Amino acid sequence: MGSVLTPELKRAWDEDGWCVVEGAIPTVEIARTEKALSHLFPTASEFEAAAPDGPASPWRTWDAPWPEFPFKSRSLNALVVHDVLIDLAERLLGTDDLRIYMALLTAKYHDQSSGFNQLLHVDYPNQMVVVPRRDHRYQQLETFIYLTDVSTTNGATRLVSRQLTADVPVEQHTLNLTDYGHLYAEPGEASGPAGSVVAYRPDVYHRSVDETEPGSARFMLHVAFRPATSDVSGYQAWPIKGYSMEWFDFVRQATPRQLALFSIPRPGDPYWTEETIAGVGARYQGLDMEPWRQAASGSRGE
Ligand SMILES: O=C(O)CCC(=O)C(=O)O
Repeated sequence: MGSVLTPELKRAWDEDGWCVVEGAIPTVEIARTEKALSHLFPTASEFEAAAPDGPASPWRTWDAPWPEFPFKSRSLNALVVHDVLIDLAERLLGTDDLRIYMALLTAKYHDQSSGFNQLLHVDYPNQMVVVPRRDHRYQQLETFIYLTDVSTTNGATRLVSRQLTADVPVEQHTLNLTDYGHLYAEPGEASGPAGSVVAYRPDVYHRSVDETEPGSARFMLHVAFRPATSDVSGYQAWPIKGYSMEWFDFVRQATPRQLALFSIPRPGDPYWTEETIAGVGARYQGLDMEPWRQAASGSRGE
């Protein structure tokens, strides 16, 4: 993991509050999601060809009902809990006890307006019940995993170093052009090939830009992490997914490390008793309960 988070990227995260880990996830794993994406979204050419009120119409706005994890596609689910991503989150947040509080997919097309997201903003109004801290405590990590190549003309998010916004009052979650025009002038740009991961802190101002390249589309996964000990942030809830086949399919093939991100206690946690191990095994038939069983028998000294 040390190899994807270079000292320069760690410095950018610490000082600017954001960085792009280029090519963090192998392209072969990104390519496996192509078919699933074609079931979830119109392709760029289908979008261009569709009538304004046709089947592509839900995606004409950035405020569309975006598909949420867990997905039908195991290839998409695998990216949400990819070891590279978890390692990155552990390094940037300084703990291995993490939760995922958001995982969804978005699509951006030429001719789709970015709406209010074109204004520089931070995300806390709908992801936290308080405001972000600016020191290194109580951090959370927002990421974009690029499923397509992203460049200046096809929607690279613009982000401003937190060093330039230290004086902005924290309640100013959206920055108007009159008072903050200078911050729009030279924002950083999160370009990167498919497989890149953009990482940013909750106090980093950023904005969407419209795609100017005709016939282009940008697909990305948004995955956000918080330390297990801090629940001031949130967005999706996982128990509500409990009836869905997608959730069953995900849980049954996931590892304890991956499941802990969704609050399924790790092996050795006091939640686990003979009864709960048997019950969870019965609920998710096919999930290998051996790691939980072994940890429990170890703690009983068997
Ligand atoms: O679409 C983008 O480039 C940025 C999206 C954004 O602003 C957000 O997720 O908060």
